[in-house]
Amino acid sequence: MLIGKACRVGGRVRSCVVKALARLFTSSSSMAKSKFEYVRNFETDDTCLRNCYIVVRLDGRNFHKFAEQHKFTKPNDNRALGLMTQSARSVMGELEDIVIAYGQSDEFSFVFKRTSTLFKRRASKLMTHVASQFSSSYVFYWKEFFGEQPLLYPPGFDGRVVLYPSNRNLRDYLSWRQADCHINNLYNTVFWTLVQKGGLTTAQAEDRLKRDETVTKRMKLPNEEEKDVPVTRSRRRVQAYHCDIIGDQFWEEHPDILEDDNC
Ligand code: DGT
Ligand code: MG
Ligand code: MG
Repeated sequence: MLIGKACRVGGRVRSCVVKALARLFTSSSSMAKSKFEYVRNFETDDTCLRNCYIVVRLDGRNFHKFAEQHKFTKPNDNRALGLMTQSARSVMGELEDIVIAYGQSDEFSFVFKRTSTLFKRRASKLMTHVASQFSSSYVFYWKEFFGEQPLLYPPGFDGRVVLYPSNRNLRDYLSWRQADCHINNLYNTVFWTLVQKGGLTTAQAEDRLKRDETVTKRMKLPNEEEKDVPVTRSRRRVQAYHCDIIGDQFWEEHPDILEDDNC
C-alpha cells in the first residue's frame, strides 16, 4: 500500500521508499532468521550405524478391522496378498538400494544393502519414504486387485527401523518373520476349517485348538509357501518368489543379496 502511494508522488521518491523497505525487510528477516535458527539444534541425529543392514518393517494399522470391513477371505485373501506385493514392488522401484523385501499378512520388511548411503542413512528419511510410498501404492493399486469392492477409508502403516550387523543376524531376522508366518498360517487355516467346514463356533474352535496344540504344531500345510512373498532384485529387475528362505538353498541361488561380512 505504501509503495502504491509513493508511486503517485514520483519516480525518485518511489525508488527511495522501495530501497528503505527492502533494507528493513532484509535486516529484520535475517535478524529473525538468526533469532529462530537455534531450533534446528533440537533435531537429533538418526544416522544408521555403518556396515549394518538397514531393515524397515511396515505393519498395517488395525488390519483386523480393515480386513473385516473389506471382506477379506479367511484365513488368506489372495487379492490382499497381491496388493501388498505390488505395493512392495513400487517401493523397490523407487528405492534402488533395497536388496530384498519379505512380506506376510499385513506386514512387509525391506532390507537396504549394508553399504547404502541413501538419504545419508538417516533412519527417519528411509522409514518415512518406505511407508509413504507403500501406503500411496496400496491405495493407487487397490482397484487392480479388488475390482468393484470399494476402498472404504484410507489405510495406514506403521514403520520401524532395525539394524543388523551380520549376515547371520539378517538371515535369522528373515527366518523369524517366515517362521511367524507359518505358525500363524497353520493356526488360522485349522481354525477357519473347524468353523467353516466343521460347523464349530469361533469360541469352540479356539477351545479345541488350545487342547490340540501339539497336533497343530506337528502338521504342515500343503500350500503354505504361497502365503508369503520374498521380493528380491536381481540386476535391477524385481522378482517375486514364494519359497523357503530359512534354509540355505535360496541364499545359495541368490549370492548377490548378502554382502561380505568383512566390509
Ligand atoms: P496393529 O498392527 O497393532 O495396528 O493391529 P492389527 O489388527 O493390524 O494386528 P496384526 O498386525 O497383529 O494382525 C494383522 C491382522 O490383519 C490380523 O487380524 C488378520 C488381518 N489379515 C491380514 N491378512 C489377512 C487376510 O489375508 N485375510 C484376513 N481375513 N485377514 C487378514
Ligand atoms: Mg497390523
Ligand atoms: Mg501384522
